[in-house]
Amino acid sequence: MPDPYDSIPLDFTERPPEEIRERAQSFYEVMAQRRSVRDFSDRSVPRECIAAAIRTAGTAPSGANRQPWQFVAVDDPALKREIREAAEEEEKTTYEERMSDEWREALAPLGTDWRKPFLETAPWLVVCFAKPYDVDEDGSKTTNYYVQESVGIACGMFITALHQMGLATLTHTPAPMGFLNDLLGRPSNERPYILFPVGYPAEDATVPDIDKKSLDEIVQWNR
Ligand code: IYR
Repeated sequence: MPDPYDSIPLDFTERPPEEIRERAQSFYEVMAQRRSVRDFSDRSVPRECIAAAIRTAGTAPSGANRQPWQFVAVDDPALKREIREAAEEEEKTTYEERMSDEWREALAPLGTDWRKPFLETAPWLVVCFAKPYDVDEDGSKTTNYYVQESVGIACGMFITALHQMGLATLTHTPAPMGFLNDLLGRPSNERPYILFPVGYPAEDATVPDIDKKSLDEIVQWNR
């Protein structure tokens, strides 16, 4: 059995209730403005901004603190092109052959198709891999816990970090995503989870006129 961790005092910022209310409202307003962007500008974004968003994602809670994620950030144009070509090849088969009619109908209002120009236009592609198990130097495997939940939370925090710093992204999930292990040289215990193009929106970017459910539709208080 490993020794228990040392206990240290919690570093917590105590705020008066009125300040909590104001911060709650203003952060909601910031986040409500976030949109998934599919039309990117090719303007460059400093590596430090990507690093900061990944560092923020890395603060996420995770099962047994295993931090079962690996991020790969790509700005090499040749590699972005390879990723685009491989993603489009998979997506073309998915859209034309693998999707059920029901799925195709669900996507129709969004107007997405197999073409993914943003994979080359956006200055950065960030791929998050989920690790169902870790492999140590001698090749032995350690199971991770709540991997989907942990990595989902980390990706949510990544998106939040990008949005609040003033950058746009898209949660892109070309299916299947195994080609990302090959192109990025990642081992088989890492499963591609989400591919995020990151950058500035194109000047003429448009987004679908969709609504979010109201609070009443998504919450029940008590029984
Ligand atoms: N992965 C495909 C299809 C797709 C699926 C869902 I569900 C979306 O909300 C959007 C797209 C693609 O990226 O086009």
